[in-house]
Amino acid sequence: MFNSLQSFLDIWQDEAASTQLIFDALTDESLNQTITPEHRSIGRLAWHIVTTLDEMTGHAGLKFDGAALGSEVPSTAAEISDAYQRENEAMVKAIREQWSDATLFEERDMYGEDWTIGNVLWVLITHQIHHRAQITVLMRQAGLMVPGLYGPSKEDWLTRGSMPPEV
Ligand code: NI
Repeated sequence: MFNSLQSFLDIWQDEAASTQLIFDALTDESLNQTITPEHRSIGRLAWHIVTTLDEMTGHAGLKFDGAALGSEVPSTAAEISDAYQRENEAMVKAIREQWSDATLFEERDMYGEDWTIGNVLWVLITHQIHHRAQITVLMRQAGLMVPGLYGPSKEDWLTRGSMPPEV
């Protein structure tokens, strides 16, 4: 858990950069990729990540202009990537202006439970990682290159002319 706003922002900066890297690797055609028709497509998962920035922090009282929850999934990857960049910048600015280290320990009613703001920010990170990982699996099904995030992806190894270690 975070005991300073800066400790969250340091981790978030890297996580947001990774998400941006994934969104920038998407193509318009790939947005329709699903495991089965009953599951969310890449486009819907990506847009869910974008709209959650406003939805989750908004529940906790943060105010900034974001993509409206439930708004239609854009038809191009560029729109999703641009929206994420815009909304993320607005959210980080609002967090710096409206919240402080002390705010992290304040509780808010979140989905019927009492969460500290520190926990809200933690879940914001884990929720994004969860859905971003779902997207990377779908990207391979769509024939896209998956960029390495926490280390080289298989594609990164192959591009360098070597094989990933067997682990
Ligand atoms: Ni979700």
